[in-house]
Amino acid sequence: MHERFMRRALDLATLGRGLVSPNPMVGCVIVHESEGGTRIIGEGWHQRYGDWHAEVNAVRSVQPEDAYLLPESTVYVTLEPCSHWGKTPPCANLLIDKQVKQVVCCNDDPNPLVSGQGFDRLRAAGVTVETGVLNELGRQLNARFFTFFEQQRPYLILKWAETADGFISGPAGQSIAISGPLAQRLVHRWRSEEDGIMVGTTTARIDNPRLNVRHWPGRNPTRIVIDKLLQLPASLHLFDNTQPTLVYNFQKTEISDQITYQQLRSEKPFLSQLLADLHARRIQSVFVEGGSLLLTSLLDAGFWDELRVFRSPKLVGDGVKAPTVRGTIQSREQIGDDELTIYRNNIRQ
Ligand code: AOF
Ligand code: ZN
Repeated sequence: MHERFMRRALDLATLGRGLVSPNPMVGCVIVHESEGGTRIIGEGWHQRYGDWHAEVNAVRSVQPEDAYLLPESTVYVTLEPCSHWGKTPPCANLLIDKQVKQVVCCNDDPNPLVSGQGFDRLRAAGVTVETGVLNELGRQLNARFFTFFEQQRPYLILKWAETADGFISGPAGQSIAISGPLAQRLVHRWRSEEDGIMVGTTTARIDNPRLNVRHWPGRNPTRIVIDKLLQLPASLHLFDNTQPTLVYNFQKTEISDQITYQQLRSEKPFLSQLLADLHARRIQSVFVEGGSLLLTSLLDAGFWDELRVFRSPKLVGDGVKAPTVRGTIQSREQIGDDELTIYRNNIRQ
């Protein structure tokens, strides 16, 4: 019974996809059980960043003639009700005011503003609390949010396209078209889904990418580039001031229009500092588009959550070798002429 209603709450949560970030997607179902039968009397979800939380929308959806049933009802909510005064008052207080009987949750809230305090408050007020129902599904749904708080770094998606003989660029690093037009469209969609998009120095110089969203409707992510000695030419598309751009380097911290130069210390591990800085800037997810040095460094350090690899039927014969894939296969499908495989990092799961 619990799982059935939690599935419905998770479904409702997904309606907030793309609209609530950096908040989690949250859904809520209010169920009244009696000898006469079981009935959903309210439903809601977090619809937009800064707006009401799922519980508020669910309570408000209860018809006036059903309001008297709330004290005998169970609230299914995919995340621990919040205990803090944020953009809205605490949801735990609302549920206590409405005197609901029981609260069943999918996940505990990792946000230190809440983390356990929502449950404590409910229990102290005499509400029965149960958590962990369909826990894994909820963690997958909000993987970016959980990774951000638990690992203190953004969720990292690494992407590359390789030839059938295992290369990601031609001889001497020369840039070549590997995946087809359908794959390219999908990559633009993926770009629109993350807070940040990152490349290393060589890719920035040789490919001169724009790293914006052109072949799909959606918002542009913040561009992130590594340029330790600030040697990349100002003429690159990355520096055209059309989009917020972060440049990690050893030389200076400075803001110039849309470009933010952030100095890191040369004596400390570079990637750890970079990820900590992105965390401080509240960037919850980063899509990494190359090149091979950056991808391999992230993989070797364990700083990755998903790999998305296109394999094209083309052959190039010689060039820069693709990184070695790892993790477990989550899915495999054909995108035009290319085969797309998505791998997950199973170390922490
Ligand atoms: C809930 N129900 O539907 C959501 C919750 O900035 P605020 O005030 O909207 O608070 C955001 C935090 O509240 C977010 O980081 C997470 O901890 C929690 N989100 N909590 O009870 C909801 N979206
Ligand atoms: Zn809340």
